[in-house]
Amino acid sequence: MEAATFPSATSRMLTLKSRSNSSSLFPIPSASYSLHFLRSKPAGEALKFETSRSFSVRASASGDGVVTLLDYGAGNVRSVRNAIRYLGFNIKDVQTPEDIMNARRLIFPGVGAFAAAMDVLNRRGMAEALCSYIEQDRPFLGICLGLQLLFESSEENGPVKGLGLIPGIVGRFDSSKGYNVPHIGWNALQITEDSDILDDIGNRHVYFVHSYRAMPSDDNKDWISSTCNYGDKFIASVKRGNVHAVQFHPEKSGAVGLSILRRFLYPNNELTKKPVQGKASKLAKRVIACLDVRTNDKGDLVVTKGDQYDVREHTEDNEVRNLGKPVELAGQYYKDGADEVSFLNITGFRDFPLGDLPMLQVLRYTSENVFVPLTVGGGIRDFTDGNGRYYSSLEVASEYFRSGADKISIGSDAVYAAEEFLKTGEKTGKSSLEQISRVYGNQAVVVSIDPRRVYVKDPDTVKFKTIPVRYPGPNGEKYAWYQCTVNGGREGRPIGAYELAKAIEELGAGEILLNCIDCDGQGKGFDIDLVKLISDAVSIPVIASSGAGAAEHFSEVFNQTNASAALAAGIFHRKEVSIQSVKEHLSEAGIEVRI
Ligand code: 1PR
Repeated sequence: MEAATFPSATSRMLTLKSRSNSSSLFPIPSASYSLHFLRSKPAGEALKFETSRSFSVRASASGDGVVTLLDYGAGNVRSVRNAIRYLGFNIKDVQTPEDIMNARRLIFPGVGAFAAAMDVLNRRGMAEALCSYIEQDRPFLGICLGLQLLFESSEENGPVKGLGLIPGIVGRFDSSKGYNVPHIGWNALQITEDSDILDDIGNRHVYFVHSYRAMPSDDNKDWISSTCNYGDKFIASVKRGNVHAVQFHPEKSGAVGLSILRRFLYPNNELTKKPVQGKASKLAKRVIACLDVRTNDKGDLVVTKGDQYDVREHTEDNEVRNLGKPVELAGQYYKDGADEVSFLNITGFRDFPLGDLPMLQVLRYTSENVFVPLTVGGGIRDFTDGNGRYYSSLEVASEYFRSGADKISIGSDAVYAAEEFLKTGEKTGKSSLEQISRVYGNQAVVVSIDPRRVYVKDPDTVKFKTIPVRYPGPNGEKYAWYQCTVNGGREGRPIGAYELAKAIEELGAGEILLNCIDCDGQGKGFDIDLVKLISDAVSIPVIASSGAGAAEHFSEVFNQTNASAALAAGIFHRKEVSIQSVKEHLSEAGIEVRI
């Protein structure tokens, strides 16, 4: 170990210890969960897409095309890495406090929980180095938790002391005001002063995903460069000199976000055109493209799409329907304006996903060029392979995050966890849902529900939440409950969608992907009764899924339920309706969307 002394802007002198033998800042999960067979290729090696060449030339021509990245291994920093590389910069990872002090420009993409991050920063001598670097007014960009850590303290599992550079306490959003928490989605900024890096936003939406936020006050008003409204007005970004921090995710905010990063990386450069002025005023309803992915009978990974979960052609060969290649389609949907892209590994329940290298590669390639959130699901559960090697669901999720996922989605395993929780009334902390949300935060954990409608004549004959249905059942039944299924709809379980939704919210889910087997692939519209039932029952965001056949179905679900997002597959894959036309329709119907 060596000790190094750094100059400080303040009178204090910092003596910082470096740990030269260490490559990972956090004990979780990068190092401990690394899987050697997945690491045989360096990240980015397989990059086949064009990057932004003009920026590569500029960055290297200036001789300092390097960004120092403070990655403490707690989540998906791959997106930030990809965005930096896309903009033509190389990355130097912080290993020691000296790396911070030697940085020309430092990006700190905070992910995970406040306390865990502060703990690592303190233990590794990074906290003092960061304070010193920022006090010297050197180029800094904090993202999400990277903004929150600059404040005095946070209430997240706390109070926990922060870096104390900005007056104020980071607190939780108040869901009792009728706002979903986490705050997930594309929201508008009120830019309060000329903020350099925000100059190109032009009233357009940026992507947020968080449950905690810092509030504006007289004490911190000199720092604030923008605010955002979500129940309360909270701090969306701060700026002082060369120091910037944003609560949203520029690396996930599409072209607008790339433009923000570009402005940080190329200060004083007129690199970007003035954007078309947008009309963003509040949280937008999201339109999500979903890719059900599986290996077909020839062994190729394809995007498929079922009718009520049956993905095979009804021909003699009974082949798996092939609607395209996952990476290409995802890239196309990004260009078309999808607010998120979801991949569901639909045979993950029977094949171990970490044995499914192509799926992980799909994520890696996609995340290199798609700068909106990526969700991946399928097969997230504990698993013991043929050699007796045990993998926890957390390991599976970690590998998905490392490969480029921003959120993971759990299907079958969440049903078992909810059943157990409802039976015992106790949280064991051991379910995949609880473990993953504890480590990565509940905003990173989606639960995918696959319910099937069960009609009943008399609601008192069932113990599950029953609702009157708008269209009676085959025998004139006026009520239905929604039975949860596992293994891709193959097995019905003794739990209703309503009971499941309440339970998984309690267990730490951050969002619900609400499918409906009856409506899947039918093109007759979302199951409004179901979406209303669930979106009224929970305070986490609900994504309506299954049944979209026309742009009008999106306005219907947003007008009649509290869904935060609507997802479709078939109509986009078959090019029957474009994402753009859905958004235009929503906009004309007075529903705010990201354009
Ligand atoms: O149980 O954790 O391994 O997760 C498996 C995941 O795979 C779950 O999210 C489950 O929904 C999904 N899945 C399993 N089997 C199928 C199948 O189709 N045979 N796909 C399947 C579910 C439903 C939607 C679909 C919408 C929109 N797909 O996501 O994309 O219904 O379709 P539409 O717009 O064409 O109507 P685990």
